[in-house]
Amino acid sequence: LSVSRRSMAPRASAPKVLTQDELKMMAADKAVEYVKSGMVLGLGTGSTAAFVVAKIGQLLKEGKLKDIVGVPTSKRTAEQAASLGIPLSVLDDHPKIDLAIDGADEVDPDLNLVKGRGGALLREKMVEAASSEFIVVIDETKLVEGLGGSQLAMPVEIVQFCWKYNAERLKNLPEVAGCEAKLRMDGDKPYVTDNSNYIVDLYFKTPIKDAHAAAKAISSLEGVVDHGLFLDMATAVIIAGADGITVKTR
Ligand code: ABF
Repeated sequence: LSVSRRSMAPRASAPKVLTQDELKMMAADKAVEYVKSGMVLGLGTGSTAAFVVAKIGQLLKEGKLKDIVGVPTSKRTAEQAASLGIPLSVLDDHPKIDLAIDGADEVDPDLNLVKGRGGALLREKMVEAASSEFIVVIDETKLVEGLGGSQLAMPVEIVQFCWKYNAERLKNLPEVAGCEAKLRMDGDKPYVTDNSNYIVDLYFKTPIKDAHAAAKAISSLEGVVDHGLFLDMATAVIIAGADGITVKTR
């Protein structure tokens, strides 16, 4: 049996396919490059944001970052950050945030977002609106052509009082015509947010035609606390994909 030199050469190994978690971590690490000592930071919620918080904790421990104050967007994030020794505050004491970093559920080509599938939309929106810079960290599966396009939930936080009435009113808004509205559940009980409210998730068969009009209409309903449309808020989006990192800025 003759073996040619060519076939003896080591075979080029197949490119490693990164897992979604590895992509999220890559995006998180890139975002943390923008964090500087002395900053007041908005700390996001969700699995990608958790990588950001972990990295910040690590850099603080190593003495590579100093004098950071974190403003968490959920009880979950507050617990994680506290366990890593990140000093924490609230908007009452730190109303101006230098940089917020958080994940998202959908990102459209204009850097508008759907957020809140993790249930923390209200505190996320308050903290991120108070931030001079808001960096979104995602893996490429979150990119959509139009918001609502993933056909997954677009959350609306509502007061518990007469939630059925408000779920009906949401569904019937012409600006979100054709969507389904479902109360978010946690086992056999309604899911309750950190702010003691319920969430009604809206599901779209096709992307929302005019997200700004939808946001306005949803917000106009009495009993709606906030919604997962984060429009004109992100200053940059860091996308991790098979080809590496892409940074898009507004
Ligand atoms: C937060 O976490 C939410 O606004 C969003 O719902 C979710 C994204 O989660 P993950 O990073 O786990 O995909 O950013």
